[in-house]
Amino acid sequence: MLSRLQQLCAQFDPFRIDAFLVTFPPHLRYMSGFTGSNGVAIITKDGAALITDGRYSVQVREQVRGWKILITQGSLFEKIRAQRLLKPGMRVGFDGNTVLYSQFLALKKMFPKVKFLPKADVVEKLAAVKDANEIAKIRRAVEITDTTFAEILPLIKPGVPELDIAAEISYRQRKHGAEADAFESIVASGERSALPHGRATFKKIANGELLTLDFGAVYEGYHSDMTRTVAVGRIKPEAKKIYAVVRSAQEAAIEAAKSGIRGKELDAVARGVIRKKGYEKFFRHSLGHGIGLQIHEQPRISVMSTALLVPGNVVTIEPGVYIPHLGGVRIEDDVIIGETSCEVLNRSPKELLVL
Ligand SMILES: [Mn+2]
Repeated sequence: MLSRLQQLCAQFDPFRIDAFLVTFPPHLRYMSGFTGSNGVAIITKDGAALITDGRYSVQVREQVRGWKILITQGSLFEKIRAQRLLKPGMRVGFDGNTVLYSQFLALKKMFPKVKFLPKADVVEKLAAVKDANEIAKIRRAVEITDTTFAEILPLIKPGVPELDIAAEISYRQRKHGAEADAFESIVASGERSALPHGRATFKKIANGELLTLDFGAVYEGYHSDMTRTVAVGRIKPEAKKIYAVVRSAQEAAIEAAKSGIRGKELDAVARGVIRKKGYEKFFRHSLGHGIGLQIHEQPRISVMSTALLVPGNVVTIEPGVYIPHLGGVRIEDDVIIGETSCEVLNRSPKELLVL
């Protein structure tokens, strides 16, 4: 198995580049192990250098092995120039999605004889295939989320504000070993459940409502992401119906998720189930996304995505149906793509829970 640096350098010839520049913290972490918030890496076939500032002088040496480490109090790019890490005539690739335009202009000005070439998703495509160590961390993050879900169910009652539930999620995930929430938890009740990204508010949960909970944990940098929708008391027949539709779409997509399928083909499996029931126009987002050091990463599973799923991808499968003024349902699991099937990591139940 090639190291991450070797895998990156293996792309230099096809891309016709001599070096790759990394600034985005999750990509720096993936390539080097460095978890600081400020740094630049210059990777060449002859070696890799990481430049950061004085706040990280101790941490970077603990976290990064086999790289040239440079600390500066001034501009990171200035340090690259002072150390002559980039030579005239070099062609340097960078991630056009994360390097700022102002940084690009500064680089061009500081290194007039170097060519900087935007390349899309180079590090992310490597990071999309998880190794055993990464999968173990994601499993742990998912376990924390499942355990937390079971614990908060008894706390969901009419009169309890959504924000109370969000606070309990954060507290319990941390008590179970999470270093952070994966993102600001979505706790959306009643009509608000029709907002796919309804952050928790002071609204009190009421009887007869759907309640969507979408949250995740971070464990050693790796994210989990789960959604469940529950019923609080007796809900309308149409709410029950959309629950059944979303559940069957989610299960059909899980059945189809395996190596060799493209993102848009998998998206179409779930969307097709929802279309047959007449709810297609109420499913307005993509089916899923990769998870890892970022909460949203490659591969994407959307109507547009040509990404070919391969073993070791870890993705979410999360169809939803959202009907204004009635409410919404989303069910989301994290799965590992295998050769002939996928492994669902979440253990939380998927039948409609009536609280
Ligand atoms: Mn998600």
